[in-house]
Amino acid sequence: MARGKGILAADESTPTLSKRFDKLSIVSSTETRMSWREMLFSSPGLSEWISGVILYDETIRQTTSAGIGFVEMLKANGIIAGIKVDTGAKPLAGFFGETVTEGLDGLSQRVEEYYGLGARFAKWRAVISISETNPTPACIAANAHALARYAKICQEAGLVPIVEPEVLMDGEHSIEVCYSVTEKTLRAVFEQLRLLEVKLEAMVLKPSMVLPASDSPAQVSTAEVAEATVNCYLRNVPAAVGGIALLSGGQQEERATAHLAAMNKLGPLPWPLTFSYGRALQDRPMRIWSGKQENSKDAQAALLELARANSKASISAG
Ligand code: 5MM
Repeated sequence: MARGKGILAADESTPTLSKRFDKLSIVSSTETRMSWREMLFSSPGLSEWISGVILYDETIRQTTSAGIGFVEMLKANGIIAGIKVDTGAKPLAGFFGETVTEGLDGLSQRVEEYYGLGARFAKWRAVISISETNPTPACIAANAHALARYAKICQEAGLVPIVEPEVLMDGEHSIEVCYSVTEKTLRAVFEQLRLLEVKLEAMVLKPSMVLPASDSPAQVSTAEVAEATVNCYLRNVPAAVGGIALLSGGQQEERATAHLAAMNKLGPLPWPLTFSYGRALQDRPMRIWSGKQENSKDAQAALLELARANSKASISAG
């Protein structure tokens, strides 16, 4: 949450990263996934804009082509390593089309191991989708409870938990519907965080923005998204929370940056409001890289440009 810095979410599970590689005809293997991430993390000067990188289990155990572990390499570059500890969103029994994120079994042991491997923060993503009938109160409650259990376990092990309740942009719903679902979700999450006595100062919230769905006929301006999102957080996120690092959720990268800047212009806000983007930082570099070593410099330049723009957006003032 250092001023002007954000987080790079490079914690795609192997199936997700393979899907992204597939679209660009990049072969997905242990080696290509390692090369991709080595190229990103070794971008010269990245730590000027990025303070933390979220890793996936495979990456935290890998070494770079120079034989250095990724955590050590990031540390040498002034970046803190984090780790995704959930094991994915799985169908919620009895509730068609909804999921609950799993991974609590054995989590205490796993986080202890990750701490030993050098991770200093963690991430768990809950997924809430919107349709005519969803989300149900059951889905919100089950995910909120799991997020709070995870956060408490992390804090006990000395890791800062990133609590990520993502309301998906898929569908045709309006910004008003997104607002109402995001509000219900945040209320449930903070109720559970309080119940489990999670220290709010020692956690980071990673929420989705309040937006119309990607296929909604009622698209709105950047200012309207910023106002709805900031209002929703002001009403539902306690001021004690250490910081908010937004996800991009599949928005076009310029939109994600413009929204972040417009939100900060509505400040001063009670918490630092920055970014923890995955696709909005990596899509363009991945297209440029395309699995070819000779494109690395250009791909790194694209990452640095996006990171710098979002850093600027995280400190813009009205
Ligand atoms: C990087 O992608 C993460 C999801 O990976 P899996 O679905 O494979 O578990 C995801 O949690 C990501 O950290 C956030 O959604 C932020 O990424 P976007 O692309 O939404 O900014």
